[in-house]
Amino acid sequence: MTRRLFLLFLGLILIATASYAADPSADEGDDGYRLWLKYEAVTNAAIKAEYLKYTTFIGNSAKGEIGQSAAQELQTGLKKLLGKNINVTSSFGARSGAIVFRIVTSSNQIQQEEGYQITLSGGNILILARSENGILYGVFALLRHMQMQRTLKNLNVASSPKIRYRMLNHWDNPDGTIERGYAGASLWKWYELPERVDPRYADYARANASLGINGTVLNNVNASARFMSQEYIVKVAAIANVLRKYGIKTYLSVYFAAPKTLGGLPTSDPLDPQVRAWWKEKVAQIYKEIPDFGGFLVKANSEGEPGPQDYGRTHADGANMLAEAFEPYDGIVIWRAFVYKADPNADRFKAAYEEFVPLDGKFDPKVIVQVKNGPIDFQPREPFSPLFGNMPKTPLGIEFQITQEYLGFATHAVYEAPIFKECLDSDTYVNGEGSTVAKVVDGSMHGYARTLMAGVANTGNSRNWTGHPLAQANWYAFGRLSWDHQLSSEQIAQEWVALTLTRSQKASGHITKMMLRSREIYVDYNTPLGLSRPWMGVHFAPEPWQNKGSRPDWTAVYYHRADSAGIGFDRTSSGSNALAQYRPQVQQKWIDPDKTSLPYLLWFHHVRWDKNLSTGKSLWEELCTRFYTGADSVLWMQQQWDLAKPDLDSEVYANVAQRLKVQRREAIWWRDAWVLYLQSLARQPIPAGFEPPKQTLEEVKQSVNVYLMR
Ligand code: BDP
Repeated sequence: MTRRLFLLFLGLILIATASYAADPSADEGDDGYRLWLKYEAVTNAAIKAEYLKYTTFIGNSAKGEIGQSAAQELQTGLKKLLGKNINVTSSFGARSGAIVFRIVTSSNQIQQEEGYQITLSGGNILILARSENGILYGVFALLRHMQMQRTLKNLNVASSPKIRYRMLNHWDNPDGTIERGYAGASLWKWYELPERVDPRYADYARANASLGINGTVLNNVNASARFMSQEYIVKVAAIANVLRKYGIKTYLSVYFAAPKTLGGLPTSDPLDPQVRAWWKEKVAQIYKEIPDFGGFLVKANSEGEPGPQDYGRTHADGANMLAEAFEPYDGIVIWRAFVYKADPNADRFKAAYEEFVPLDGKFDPKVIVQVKNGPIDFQPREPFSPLFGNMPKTPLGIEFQITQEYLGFATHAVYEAPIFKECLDSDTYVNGEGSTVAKVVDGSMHGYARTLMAGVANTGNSRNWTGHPLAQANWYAFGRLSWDHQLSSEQIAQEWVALTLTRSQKASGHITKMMLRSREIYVDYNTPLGLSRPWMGVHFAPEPWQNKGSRPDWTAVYYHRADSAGIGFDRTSSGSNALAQYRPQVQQKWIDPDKTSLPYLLWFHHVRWDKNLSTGKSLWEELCTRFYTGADSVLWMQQQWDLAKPDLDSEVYANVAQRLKVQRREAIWWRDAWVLYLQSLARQPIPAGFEPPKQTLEEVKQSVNVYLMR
């Protein structure tokens, strides 16, 4: 090697190592595990100086387990945010520069047991609350504030939850699989428990507590009786011991026929004295291991699950029997209203109302009836469930689905806060105008203290918890809304982006814009104008042609009712008359196809292909326009994501960018399947300006069939 070449070579090595050494941590990649609790170092110098005034120590007089967790979280958070070790002490005297936890017996500012107030006083930051749970939530709120680099000047925030039971429902099975889970296997390792307690359980609890979630149902609503055995109760107790430290109570889904299958009784009839005694003893056995056990969640007489109707009894009989077993304890019974029968002439839309409204006022006060947001099943868009406007004598909880069963699994980016908000803001008119679903659910409409919001979890053991990195935002949004349903979708998205992805305003602008439009885009290429698709199969691939199923309401054609004349489900008096289940003011909004807003049109009307819509297009043209612009808007989402790239971690950027490519491909798949299938009925040309699908209907069907093969 010549001297010149050698020097050049040496120079190259130096440059390479120098640029590496400049920032050894650069681009290590963010695997998403830390969620929104990253606590990345504060970069704004002025703000950092403000924060550093309060780091002499944490004064913690909340000595219980939850108070300890709060202190520990604050210590961890501040260390990472400010790079400083901060001591915890219980006797902080009259010093300043501390963050002080103080339990107060009464306060005008703190309306609820779990609420908190953060304020400045005597050179200290005070976190005030009526319970240790409130302190913990105050700590997470302060850390959120700091992560977002907000000033402490004039800091004075008070916040109380609007809902008492803020819960995740896990549809996790004892074998580690998750029903409708798209982010790996279950977090719960039943075969290792109770001896081995996975450290991840604590991180799960921290993430939930940071949002205010205070309950979790560990197992699938299609429940195994196993969870009622002593073997499994002690396993559950080991998880409960971890969750408790973060103010989270543990609940179980129960198999209604357990007295028979596990207990060996001849019946599970809820009015049978032996059955009642069995449940009482079972509940007592659970409380022995889990003294703060939350209660039961029950799916009964639904989709083949056993229930009280097997014995000629009602849902109320079943629920009240279980409530009786909880009488000596704090626990509750959450009874699901997701029911429908296999009647070829029935409208599944109407089923829950028909079974539950006659039982209004018949449930024990310890029972909360949990109602899915819509009457059918977690569709990309549904009108609100008519139960919310018709059961004033029963506390109704609401169930949302966070996991994306009908929203493209883990490859489509769909930000769900607008779905949740749309339902909560709907007016039921139960007590006249302004009787929103939110007011029914938060108890203010009918005066209930036992109030509940549940979300079907989207977590699994994927390193980043939710598979799609952007799906973390849905867990986040659910939790934040369960605490305060008045937060806006935009505010929640901005918060989540700042905590999780980037502090850059510019990048956040692109990402939040994309998140906020993502649901409408999905609806456009998937189920526009009020179509729905809860048919059987994998809930993933488009199959609008599917007309064979073990029951009529497990086919696609049952829902869209497309024929040569038009498309849509007539739910007015000339059809199933499901509309009559709503209050008259709601009926008025949807009764006339000319006045029904387009997003709900085909939910309530069978509309002719050539009918002119308010957009100036015929129904056929409007449908095509939606399918095409929806699929094309995924390109726009890709652009927004790319514009944010300079301010994103490279691993997260690539992960999402690749998933968006899948989404684009699948959006076209959905578009083509619908357009070609509907065209075979409507017999109309693809409107000018849109390129006809490159594939034939037969070819799309073939590609879908691949996904249905065993
Ligand atoms: C449907 C799901 C099914 C659930 C059911 C339920 O496809 O897996 O068991 O809801 O909520 O959406 O019970």
